[in-house]
Amino acid sequence: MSKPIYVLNGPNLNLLGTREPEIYGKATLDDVRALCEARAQSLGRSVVFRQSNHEGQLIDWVQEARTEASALVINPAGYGHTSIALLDALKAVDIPVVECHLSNPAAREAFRHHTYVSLAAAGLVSGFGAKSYELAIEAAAGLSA
Ligand code: CA2
Repeated sequence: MSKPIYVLNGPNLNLLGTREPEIYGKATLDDVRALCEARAQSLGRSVVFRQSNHEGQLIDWVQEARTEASALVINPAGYGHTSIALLDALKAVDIPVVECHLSNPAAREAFRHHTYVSLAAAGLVSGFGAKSYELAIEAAAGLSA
């Protein structure tokens, strides 16, 4: 049995489904969790799904994933654009990292065009709402055993 795919979510994603549905969709984070679990199960895999508003907590989970996960899907939210510390943690993992965004940051404000996380990611899925997560799980499963 493979180790789980860790799905980590950054700041403010706990508010998903409550505001800005035109950008982020109507699904709540619990809906996204259910989609990830179902997609992983269909691929014979499992997920550990977590969200934190705290940079250090996310870094602790990335470090945990080094030994406990087969692959890592991360929506770093705002920290993707700012956090060198998160990038450093991601660069220290040997498992595949897939970056995931609900919206398409490249089509939004200029400050969203760059993410540090991309420097440590095998690839990026963005712009498909909750479906981005399903595609990211698929990619992560395909890159890991
Ligand atoms: O599109 C994404 O998934 C983002 O990672 C979401 C981040 C944003 O800073 C990135 O540029 C792109 C924002 C997450 C905040 O999510 C909210 C959802 C609903 C209501 C309020 C915030």
